[in-house]
Amino acid sequence: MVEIFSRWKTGLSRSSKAAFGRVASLLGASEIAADTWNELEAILIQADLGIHTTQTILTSLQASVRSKGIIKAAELRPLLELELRSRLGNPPSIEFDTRPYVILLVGVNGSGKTTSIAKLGYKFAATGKKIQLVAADTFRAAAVDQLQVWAERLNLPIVSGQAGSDPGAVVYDALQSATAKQVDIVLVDTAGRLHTRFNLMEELKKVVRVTGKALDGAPHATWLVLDATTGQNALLQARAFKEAVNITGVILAKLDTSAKGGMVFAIQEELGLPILFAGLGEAPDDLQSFDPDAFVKSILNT
Ligand SMILES: Nc1nc2c(ncn2[C@@H]2O[C@H](COP(=O)(O)OP(=O)(O)O)[C@@H](O)[C@H]2O)c(=O)[nH]1
Ligand SMILES: [Mg+2]
Repeated sequence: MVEIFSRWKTGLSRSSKAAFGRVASLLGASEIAADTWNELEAILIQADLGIHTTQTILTSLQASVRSKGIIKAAELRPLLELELRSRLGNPPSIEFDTRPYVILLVGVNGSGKTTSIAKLGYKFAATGKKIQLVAADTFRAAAVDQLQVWAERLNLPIVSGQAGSDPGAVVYDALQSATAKQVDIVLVDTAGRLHTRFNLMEELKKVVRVTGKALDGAPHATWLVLDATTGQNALLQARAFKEAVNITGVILAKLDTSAKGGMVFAIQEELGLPILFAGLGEAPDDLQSFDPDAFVKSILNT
């Protein structure tokens, strides 16, 4: 447990810690005043929680302060920690209850899909699962190459499409072979797309349909990869993807870079999607199962 906590403490970006770190000086020795609430509001919004989520948190805190008759600002701090923690719930455990279990990763260009596929393959292979990577991002030759380099480095089997070929056909073939080879988990890398482009979203829907035709019940999971540094824009992307396909969870990449961390709360509050994994660096073992306790304690430095 100690090890996981320290991994979060060191892995989270300095900007997350700085954004929330201001809470400590705000909630010091003084008494709670109107200014305390205004400042707390500003801190949470600047930390990327978004206006709606921030308001919900403040309203709930104000109610507890009233009902408990709290006067000192310092006493607000544990309440805030509890409030933030309770917003995150507990991530569902992932059961690979069928074989092959097909996981599709979707998201805009540069969000971290290909890197996350490699990290997930590495993680699941370490638990003894037989993995198959699928490079179905056939729009860019470089994207296929990138996953191939990872596959080689991590010694994971991969099926790749030719650049320019139909991604649906690549997935179809890959699933046939995964079934024949009794693969446990298939990880499919898809082309990044602009959430604002209708035809690209339609193509993604087609990939999902073909996946279901190749294997009944597939994809068993569709995970949206969001770049934690893009703040509220990531929420807009998430809404568009959620409307197009059945997103079952989120991977929040790049929490180690300039992210301010508040996205974690906004995603769960405003989209109702669980965060399953977080990217805390670029190395294969830098994808951590999302740990709400470690996350809240790390940002508040408690
Ligand atoms: N620091 C850091 N960099 C990441 C993380 N995830 C992805 N990246 C980097 O972000 C860039 C884009 O990632 P990529 O997987 O190619 O995104 P894709 O276009 O969605 O497939 C690459 O330079 C990755 O190394 C992360 O969790 N932390
Ligand atoms: Mg990619």
